[in-house]
Amino acid sequence: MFPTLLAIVPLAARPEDAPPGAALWITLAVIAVVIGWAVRYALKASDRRLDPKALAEARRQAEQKKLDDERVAAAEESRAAAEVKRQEQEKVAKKSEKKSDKKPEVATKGPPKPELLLPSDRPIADGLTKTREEGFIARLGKLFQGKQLDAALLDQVEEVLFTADIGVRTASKLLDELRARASRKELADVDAIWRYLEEEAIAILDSAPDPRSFKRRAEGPHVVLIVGVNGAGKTTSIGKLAHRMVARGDKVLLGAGDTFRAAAAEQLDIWARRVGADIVNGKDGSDPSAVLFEATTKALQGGYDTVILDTAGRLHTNVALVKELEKVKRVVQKAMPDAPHEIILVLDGTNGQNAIAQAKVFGDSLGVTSIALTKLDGTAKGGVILGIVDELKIPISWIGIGERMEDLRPFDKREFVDALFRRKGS
Ligand SMILES: Nc1nc2c(ncn2[C@@H]2O[C@H](COP(=O)(O)OP(=O)(O)O)[C@@H](O)[C@H]2O)c(=O)[nH]1
Ligand SMILES: [Mg+2]
Repeated sequence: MFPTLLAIVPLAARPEDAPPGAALWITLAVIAVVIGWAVRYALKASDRRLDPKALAEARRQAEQKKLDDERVAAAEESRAAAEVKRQEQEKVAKKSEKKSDKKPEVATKGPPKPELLLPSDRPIADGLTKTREEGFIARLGKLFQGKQLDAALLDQVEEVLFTADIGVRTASKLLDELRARASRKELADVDAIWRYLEEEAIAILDSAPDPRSFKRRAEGPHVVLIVGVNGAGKTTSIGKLAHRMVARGDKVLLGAGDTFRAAAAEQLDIWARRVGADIVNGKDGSDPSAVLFEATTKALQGGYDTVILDTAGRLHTNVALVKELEKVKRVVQKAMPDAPHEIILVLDGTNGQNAIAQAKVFGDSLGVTSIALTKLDGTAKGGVILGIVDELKIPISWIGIGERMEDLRPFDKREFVDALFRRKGS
């Protein structure tokens, strides 16, 4: 090709010197060169087309490019969406910042509390009528009528206090202080004794910590273990408590840990259905710890707010019962290390001083956090509350003042003392 071009250059510069017919030859040469190029190009192209490896590679590259393009587009799309979301969040945050600048109470307000379905119309004083009218307070009231404060009266007060259900320790403490005040002439009349006893009752109740019973936990279910001897009122109290917690909006799970009596699990099952709680029931005679372990595990996995675990109340001795309950506690802790968050000892108020003895047995070894005192409606021995708190410093969380669903009430110190010391006509 080159010699042809070299020949063309001088001829193109001086065409008059070209030999005759040169133009024709040159034209033919150029055409030949062009055709040569075209043929070579066509052959190369057909080579490429026919090579299957090259074809597959080309296809693979095209495919890859398409995928890459798609990926880039998707990434770009999600980045753009994230950016829009971030901007929106920023706007909302700025708005709420502005709002909380203006009205801080909006930020501190929690979710609305669900209404309690229970009609709490019955005053606690109604459930304490027997204690007030027949118990030691009533006897003191009668004693003081029309009497002067003298040594003889103090002896009579001593007799009433020592035979009351407040326990010997608490009675002697009250009496010692009364005598000391009398000798210092600090008690003007019998009304001063009355006022002193009322103040002292409040002070005794204040000496125990706040029971903080059934406080909600944001981190997970609140697990409550219920203990006490047979017939104290555990299962019925669990039913009543569950109803209260369902009414406040909790998702409630019950654990039927009294597996020694077939009727006990059935009784709890009826309560669960009645109040709208779920229940974990073991087979008759199965290990109570295993049932309550299962209940605690289910509570954790099922997003429950409150778990109430029932337990058996009778073994051959109370010591054996406490041992069994200690095992229950340990096994529950295997499912949830910080559980149980509360251990409530249920005591039968009609037992009087015997209730104090039971509280000692359970309280010492189990780490009871509070006491539910039941059946106060049927007894004059309500003063036992003072003895329990004074001797054991375990707070009272709930009191039972009847058999109706709403008759298990949160214990209010003031309300209790007011109800106890209210005198006829006052
Ligand atoms: N009058 C009255 N009876 C109650 C009260 N609490 C429980 N009871 C009754 O005491 C009995 C024994 O209760 P239960 O829950 O089965 O005791 P548990 O063996 O400790 O589970 C049942 O007949 C209850 O209705 C209460 O506050 N007042
Ligand atoms: Mg029971």
